[in-house]
Amino acid sequence: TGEMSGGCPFHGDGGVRSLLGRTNRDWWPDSLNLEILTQEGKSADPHGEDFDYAEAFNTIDYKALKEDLKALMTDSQDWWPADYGHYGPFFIRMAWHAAGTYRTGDGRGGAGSGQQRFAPLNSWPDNGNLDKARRLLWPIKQKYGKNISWADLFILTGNVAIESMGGPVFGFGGGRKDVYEPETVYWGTEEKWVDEGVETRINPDEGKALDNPLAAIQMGLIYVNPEGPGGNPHDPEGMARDMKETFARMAMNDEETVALTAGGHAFGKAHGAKPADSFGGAPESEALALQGFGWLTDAEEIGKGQITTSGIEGAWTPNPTEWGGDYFRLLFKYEYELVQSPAGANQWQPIDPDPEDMAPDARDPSKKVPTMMTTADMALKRDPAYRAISERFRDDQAALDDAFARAWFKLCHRDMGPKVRYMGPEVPEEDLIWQDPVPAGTTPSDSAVADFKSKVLDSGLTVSELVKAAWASASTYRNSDHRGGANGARIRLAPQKDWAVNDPEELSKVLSKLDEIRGDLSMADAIVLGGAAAIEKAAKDGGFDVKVDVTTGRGDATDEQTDVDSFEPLEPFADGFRNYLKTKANVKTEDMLIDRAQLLGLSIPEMTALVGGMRALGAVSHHADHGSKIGVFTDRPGVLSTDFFVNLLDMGNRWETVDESGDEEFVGRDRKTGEEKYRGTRTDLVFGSNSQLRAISEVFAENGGEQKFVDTFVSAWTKVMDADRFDIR
Ligand code: HEB
Repeated sequence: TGEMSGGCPFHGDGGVRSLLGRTNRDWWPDSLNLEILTQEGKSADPHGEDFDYAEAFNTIDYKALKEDLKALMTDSQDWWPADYGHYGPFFIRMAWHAAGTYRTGDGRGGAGSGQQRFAPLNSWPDNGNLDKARRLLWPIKQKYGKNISWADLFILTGNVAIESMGGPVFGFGGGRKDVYEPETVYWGTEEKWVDEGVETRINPDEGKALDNPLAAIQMGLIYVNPEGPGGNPHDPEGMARDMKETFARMAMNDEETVALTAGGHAFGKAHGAKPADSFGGAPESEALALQGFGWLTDAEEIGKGQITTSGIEGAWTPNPTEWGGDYFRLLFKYEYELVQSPAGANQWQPIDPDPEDMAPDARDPSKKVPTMMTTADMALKRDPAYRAISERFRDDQAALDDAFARAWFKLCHRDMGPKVRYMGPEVPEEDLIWQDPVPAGTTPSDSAVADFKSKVLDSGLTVSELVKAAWASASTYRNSDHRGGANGARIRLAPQKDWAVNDPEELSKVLSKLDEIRGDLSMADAIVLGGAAAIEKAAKDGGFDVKVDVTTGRGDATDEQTDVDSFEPLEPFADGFRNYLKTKANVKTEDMLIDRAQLLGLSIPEMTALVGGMRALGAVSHHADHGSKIGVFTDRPGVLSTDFFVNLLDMGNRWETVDESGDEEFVGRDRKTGEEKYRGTRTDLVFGSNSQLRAISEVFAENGGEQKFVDTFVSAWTKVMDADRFDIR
C-alpha cells in the first residue's frame, strides 16, 4: 500500500555501515576540497550570521519577479534551446527533483536549502541536464540577489511554469534559506551509479528491502527507475511496488502519487536521442573550462535537439506545453507496445495512434512524432489500485486539477515545517494536516510561571521524571524538516505517548500530575517549565544558582490536528541523551547519537554537556536489567554535577565489555578491588574513548570546569526546548 512506512531510520539489511555511507570525497577524490577552510567554526556562508532572509524576502516586488519568470519561460537561449519554445516543463522537473529528495525517515533531503547546486545532487544521473535549467535562472537570481534564495527560486519557478501552461497551482510559501556547502546526508553505500548498473535496492527474491531512511530505488535516482525495477520493463507488480514504497517515503499516498506523476507528465518530453556515451561526464567531474556544466555534446547537436538525459525519448501527450487531460486519455485509449529509444532505453509506444494524437517534434512543430509512456507511467493503469484512481481522474478533470495542485504544494513545502515559516503573498489560508497545525497559545504572566514552578517542585515528581518528560516532548524536533518539538504537547497524544523510549507509564503519571497543577498554562508550557524548574533545583543542589530561561506561550494540539501515521517516523529508535536503544541498528549506537544531535542543531560541546548532565540528573530511560541507573556515574543522582565526566575519566576505574550485550554494554570496576561500580553503554564510553569527545569531557571534568559545564548544559537545554518556536522568532 502507499501508506506511510515507519521503522528505524538505521535499519536495513546491509550489515554495519558508516553513518554517512558514500560521500562526495569517495565519489570525487580529486575535486577541490574546501572543507579545510571551514575548520575552527569558520562559516562558508557569505551572508553571515546576522543575515535575516525573511526580512530580505519580504522586500521583493513579488509580482515583478513572477512576471520576469514568466517571460523567461519562452526566452529560448541558443546554448540550450527550449523544447517547443517553452522551458516550463524543464523547470517543473527541476523543482520536482529539488523537492523529491525529501524522505520521511529522517526529514532530510527536499527543496529547503538549495542542495541541487552542490554535489552529489548536481551530478546525480537523475538530475541530468538540470545544470542547464539552473543556469537559465541565473539572470533572475542575479537581478533579485539575496532577496530570493536559490532554494525558493527553484520552487517558485516550478509554480510559474505550471501556471504559464495553464496548470492549477495551490499556492507558494517562501522562506527556504540557502546554504553554501553540501549537506552531509546519507544517500547510500553503493559505489556505482544507476547508469553504471548498480543493483536495485528492493529485491523480494533475495529478501532485500529498501534501507531506511533512503527513499530512492537505486543510487543516483530521486525515486524509481522509469524503465522498471532495475531497468526491467516486464515486471508491472515490481514497478508499482517500487513506486508505492519510494513515494510513501516521500510522504505521498497512492492518490497523490498518481496525480503528481500524471500531472507532471502532462508537460514536456523525455530525452534519449543518442547513446549516452556520446555525452561528457557529470558536472562535478568535468573540465574547468566547462564552468560547472556536465553531460555535454557539441553545440550544433544540442541545437538540433540531439540530447540525452534519461535515455527515454518522446513526449507523453500531443500538447506538451498545455495543461489538460491528454495524459490519461491516451494512456487508456491505446494499447502500448515495448520499444527501444535511439539511446537504447525501454519505453512504451501507442499502437496505431490517430494523427491528432501524435506529438510535435521538439524543434520543428510541423514534424509529428509518436508519443510514449515510461514503464512507471504504465503502472498507473497496470496496477489495480493506481488504475482505479487513474480512471477517476480521467473522467473528472476537476478532481485531477485539485489533487495535482494540492499534492504539488505538499511536495514543495513538506520540509518547511510549521506554516508560520512560510512567507509571501501566496501562502494559502487553509491549514493542512501535514503542516502539523498547533493552535496559538497565550503567554502566562511571570507570577503564574513562578507559581507553577514552585508547585511542581512540591508535587512529588522527581527531577529525573520532570527532565525526562520535558526532553521527551521537545527532542522529537528535527532541523531537517522542522517537524516535532514541544509546541502542541503532542507528547500526550498517540503515537508519541506510547513510544518505548518515553517510558509510557512514568510519562503518563507525570503528565496527569502536571495537568492537575498547571492552572491556566498550556500542557506544552507546563511540560517545558516542569523541566526548567527541575534543572534549576538540581543546579542549586549542586551549588549553582542558574535560571533556565525557556520561552512560554505554546499551544496544545488535538488528536484531530495530528496525523498519527506521519508522526511514526519521528520515533527515536535510539536516544543517546536518554541512553536508550530499542534494537541494535546497522550503524554504531554512538553514530545515532551524533545523528540526533545534528537533527537537534547541537554543537559538540552542547551535545556533550547534555549527555553528561542528563546522566547526572538520572534522566535515562528504564533499561530492562538496570532500571534507571545505566550511565548514571554518580552517587548523587538528581544533582546537576560533572560527576559523569569525572568518574568516566578517573583512572581508578577500568572498563570491560559485558559479553552478552553484543558490545553494547560495559561494566566499570574499581581497578584495585575489581568491585563493580557502574554500568555504561557505548554512548557513555565514547566520551572517554573518542579523542575529540574526550577533550571536551576533560574541559568539563577539570578544576574550574563546573561553571562552564553548567552554563553549556543550560544553554543547550534551552535551545532544544525552544527549537520549534518559529511562532515567536
Ligand atoms: Fe517525470 C520528465 C520519469 C514523476 C514531471 N520524468 C521525466 C523523464 C523521465 C521521468 C524518465 C524524462 C527526463 C528526460 O529529460 O529525459 N517522472 C518519472 C518517473 C516518475 C516521475 C519514473 C515517478 C513515477 N515527473 C514525475 C513527477 C513530476 C514529473 C511527480 C512532477 C509533478 N517529468 C516531469 C516533467 C518532465 C519529466 C515536467 C519533462 C521535463 C522536460 O520536458 O524537460
